[in-house]
Amino acid sequence: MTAADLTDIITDNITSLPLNPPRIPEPVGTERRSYRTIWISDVHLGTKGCNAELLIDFLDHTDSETMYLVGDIIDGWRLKKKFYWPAAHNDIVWRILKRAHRGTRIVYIPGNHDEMFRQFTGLNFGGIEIRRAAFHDTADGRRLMVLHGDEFDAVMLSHRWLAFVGDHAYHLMMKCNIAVNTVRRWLGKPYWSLSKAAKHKVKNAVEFIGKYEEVVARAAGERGVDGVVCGHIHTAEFRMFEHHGKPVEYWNDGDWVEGCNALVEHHDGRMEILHWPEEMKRRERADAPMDTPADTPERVAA
Ligand SMILES: [Mn+2]
Repeated sequence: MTAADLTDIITDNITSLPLNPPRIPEPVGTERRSYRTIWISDVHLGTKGCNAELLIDFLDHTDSETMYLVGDIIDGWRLKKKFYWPAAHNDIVWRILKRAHRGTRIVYIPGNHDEMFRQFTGLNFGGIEIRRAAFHDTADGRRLMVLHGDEFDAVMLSHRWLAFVGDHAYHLMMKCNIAVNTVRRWLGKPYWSLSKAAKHKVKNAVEFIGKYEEVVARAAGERGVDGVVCGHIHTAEFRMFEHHGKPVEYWNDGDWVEGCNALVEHHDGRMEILHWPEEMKRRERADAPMDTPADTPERVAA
């Protein structure tokens, strides 16, 4: 069987896939922000840590010509241990397939948690291109390398112990994160990332992140591109590096377990990291009736 045969089989099955209609229906007529490109990664579908409702809200309020899924979209490691697939996770897959159907170019770069899809590298199915890495040309002519980023873990062997200790500590922290946010929801407070706050306090974590960003940017510099977009470490960030006197941009699109971030390219090539809980807060404030007795700046000024 050739790769082309396999593509046909998968494509046939995807189009006839009895994927349930979304439990949370796609809103009709909502205003969507239009971007040239959207990058998201580290969604970890199949785990309790995934903030599916926030991602659904993001998908329902944005649109783009191209969308990159930069790895760890589905968490195969966790699913193998324990099957967990709530309706909201189905809703996300449904929305992504729908986007492809509506004409968005979707490029899926599997990460380490969804490495089972790496065997399909080079194939397209359901309108989704599966690639090991990609090059993206921005509207203003910069060339960016796009990859998940776990390929640099080996380079950072000295930090392996952190990854090991990290896995247990990480899941414990994620459980606390869920508990904290359940309480916050009861109190009507917006989403807040416990681990994000903790990471900025732990010296080793800060050093690890800094080193990772440097290693990835150097690799991009060696490839002669203007920058790199990656995910993997669940820390959205933009940094400028230099490689032999030439600037190299480092962009990390964050994750949907802790920060709930996306990276977007505007139609003029300008790039921006979106922190979606904040965008939702801003939208709710804008939608609120004018007579809300709130301590808005105007009120305070008056
Ligand atoms: Mn990863």
